[in-house]
Amino acid sequence: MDRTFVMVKPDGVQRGLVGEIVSRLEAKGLKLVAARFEVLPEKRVTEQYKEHLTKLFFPSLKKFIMGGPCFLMVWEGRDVVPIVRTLVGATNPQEAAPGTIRGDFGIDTGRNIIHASDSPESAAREIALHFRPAELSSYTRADESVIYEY
Ligand code: D4T
Repeated sequence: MDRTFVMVKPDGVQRGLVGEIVSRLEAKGLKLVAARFEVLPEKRVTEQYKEHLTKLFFPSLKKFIMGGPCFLMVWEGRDVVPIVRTLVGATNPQEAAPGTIRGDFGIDTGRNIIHASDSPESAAREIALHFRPAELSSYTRADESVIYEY
């Protein structure tokens, strides 16, 4: 099974969207295998967003992400990386389709509620950045046999 890293950003936490987001991913049939609530330290924010270090928006992004607690999660499922990206929607919530998390709850790119890994390689890197292997649980969801055809 594949895994992906998902993070409710401080705006999503402050707006009380953690439960809604967890519910949507659970209802899809994905499996929550790790979670932590914390204010991210600067080092991990810089590492998380290292491809954006030179961008003009990076300083405000860093300040925003470190401005309050985030809810960090690892989700598991077949093809979970593209599935979660689809549920999350476009980076700019104004362009995100209705029914997606950003499409339903967001307006501004700088306040787009949630992060999800954009490739299996990013997922592996981000999971290892934020979680120790011992924090990842392995278990079978009781309804797995009716979620997957094979
Ligand atoms: P994340 O990484 O948060 O899941 O977002 P995306 O994968 O959908 O989008 P991204 O990497 O291009 O952007 C990372 C992060 O930076 C913020 N951002 C982005 C911003 O504040 N202003 C901007 O102009 C852009 C492009 C939002 C998401």
